[in-house]
Amino acid sequence: MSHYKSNVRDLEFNLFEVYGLDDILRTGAFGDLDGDTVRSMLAEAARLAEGPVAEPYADTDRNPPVFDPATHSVSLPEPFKKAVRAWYDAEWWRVGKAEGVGGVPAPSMVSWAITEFVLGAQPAAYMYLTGPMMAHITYGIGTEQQRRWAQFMTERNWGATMVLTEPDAGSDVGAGRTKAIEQEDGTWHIEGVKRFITSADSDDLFPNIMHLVLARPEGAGPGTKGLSLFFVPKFHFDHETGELGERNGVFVTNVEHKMGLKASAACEVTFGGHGIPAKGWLVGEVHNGIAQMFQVIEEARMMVGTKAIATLSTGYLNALEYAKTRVQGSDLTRMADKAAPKVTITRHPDVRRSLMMQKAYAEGLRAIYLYTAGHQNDVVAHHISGADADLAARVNDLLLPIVKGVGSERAYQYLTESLQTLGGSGFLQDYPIEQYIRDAKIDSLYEGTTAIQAQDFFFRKIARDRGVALAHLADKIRDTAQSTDGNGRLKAEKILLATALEDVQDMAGRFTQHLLAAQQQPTELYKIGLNSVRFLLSVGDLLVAWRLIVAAEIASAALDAGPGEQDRAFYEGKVAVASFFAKTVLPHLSAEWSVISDVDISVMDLDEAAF
Ligand code: ST9
Ligand code: FAD
Repeated sequence: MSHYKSNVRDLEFNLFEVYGLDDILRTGAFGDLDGDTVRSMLAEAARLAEGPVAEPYADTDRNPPVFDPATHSVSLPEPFKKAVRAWYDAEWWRVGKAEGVGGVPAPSMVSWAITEFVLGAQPAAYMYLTGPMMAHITYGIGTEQQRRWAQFMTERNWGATMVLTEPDAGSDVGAGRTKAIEQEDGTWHIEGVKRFITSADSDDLFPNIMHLVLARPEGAGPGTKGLSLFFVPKFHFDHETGELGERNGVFVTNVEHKMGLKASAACEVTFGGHGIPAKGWLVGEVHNGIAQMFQVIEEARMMVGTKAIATLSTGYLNALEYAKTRVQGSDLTRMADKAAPKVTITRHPDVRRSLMMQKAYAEGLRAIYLYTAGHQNDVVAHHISGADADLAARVNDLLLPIVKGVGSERAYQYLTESLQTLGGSGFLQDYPIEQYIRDAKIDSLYEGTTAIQAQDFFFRKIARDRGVALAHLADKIRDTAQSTDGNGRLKAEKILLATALEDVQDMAGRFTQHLLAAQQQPTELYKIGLNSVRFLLSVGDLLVAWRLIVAAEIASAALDAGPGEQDRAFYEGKVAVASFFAKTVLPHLSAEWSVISDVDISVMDLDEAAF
């Protein structure tokens, strides 16, 4: 039986009932794609993910990739490669990509919904299959000739990597020392060692790999702004036909032994250290490396958050299934009666609390990543929040650290609740949850740690944006809190939502005061730094509650219409989880505001020896 449990019903609920996908598609903005086609795509992709794609999940964990230093190559287990090919052959990668690289038009919401399946079933498979995404981005930022290379990437199934990190340049990408030396023919020689590079070799999955590398041209300035972006192919190729030629001088020189996500090889890569130059081509023929790389990073951050959320969802559904059959103890109200009938653990209040929290974050965060994706297409954004193109881009930017930072932190936190639901059995490799936890831990680390997400969120996405995107969301949240839809139902929840919104706005206001005060007194910035993750998570909770309450309003209306039995349970669950989350989580935001409002920075003066 598959470890992976998809939630097609919830995806359909979000896409069609909450975000109105049928109406969006009727505008014709996405060709002749219609709602029925999307429904069958979701069903088909979920089946594939639960079946052949999920199958070697545990096997690849126990038999991870093997590195051969003599040939600089990585061997992947055959069952895993079969799973990767199964997803590739189904051609889901075409959904939403540029038509110039073989894509078909679709809202970003739909492509991310489909991607959720593979990210939950076999996340490493998706990492290996990011070539088409790189092609899509290259098609946008490359020269005319490089757009042709982007086509080779999809036509010929090339793999891709993103290459930033070095031993002394992790979060601080601008500390990178890898050099780029210009050649007379206009190409560049790249020299240096990068580490932790995902998919830098991939057995025989792809005939070629396109490495996208940040390096510093000789004489360029310090920091990220001195970095340029280069294409460095594993094999040279004919630039007109795509035919492969000689090996380029880029070699994998180590593969890390990791806590989880073992199927995904994280490699040390050496450029120009083996007697052959590592030839690179400047992307777009412009020195604008960090901005160009951020187009890739934004996709990758969305992917990492969605991966975490997908894993939490399958963790929750596994825990739920177990809880429904595990009989242990009797009902709390009959604890004194030793002869009382035994019950399934779903009868125990603490198990219900835990399951509700898992459900709230899994479903609330799913609604958030779909709302974010909804702001990646102008026509969709206009439909779901009334944002114009400029505002839509700002909202997407604002929400990316929420999807990535909050998604990864809450997924890891609540996957431990999924494990706990199984008791001691959860600790065993007979169940997938211990692997989910190991495989999901990376999500709060790569693509910018949570601390980096939190700083990005406040300094760039709020302060530099002058609060425009945040104000737009605050207006929408206020509308929900003040709406009387649902005949006065969810009244208490909406009052809690309004208070939580005030708490979060107070937090943002206080941070802004510190930022202004820092112009006179730089240590004021510590007040932000000490609380930026707290703030990020608080906004995350506010947004989860908001999306759950919106869903509950829609579910309440559907309940009034007298749905069938299965739908009734689904809608009742939506109302219950919104209410539970609002009542048990939102009051904590007032306490978080209290911590933030009166921050003590003396810890910054403490001698290291005192730690
Ligand atoms: C990694 C990979 O971890 C993880 C797994 C990936 C699996 C996929 C592998 C295959 C990939 C193949 C690729 C295919 C496609 C991918 C598809 C994926 C689905 N938004 O604040 P400043 C820019 S990879 C936009 O001064 P510092 C902007 O241009 C490693 N742009 O920063 C800005 O200039 P300006 C990931 C942004 O102090 C400029 O940067 N590593 C944003 O110089 C400078 O900004 C990390 O993520 C933004 N949010 O540098 C590093 N922020 O201001 C984490 C900055 O003029 N560290 N820019 O507009 C950071 O993010 C740091 O904050 C820093 C700081 C490096 C930006
Ligand atoms: P550090 O930057 O040393 O951070 C250590 C700690 O200090 C963290 O808790 C961090 O939050 C904190 N910290 C650091 N700076 C600050 C600050 N300014 N403010 C507050 N706190 C701070 N990179 C690629 O380029 N390509 C890849 O494909 C890729 N894949 C990866 C796969 C795996 C399995 C792993 C483990 C990493 C991968 N990475 C990749 C690298 C990844 O992006 C980095 O590990 C990550 O950016 C963090 O850098 P670091 O590990 O050097 O940690």
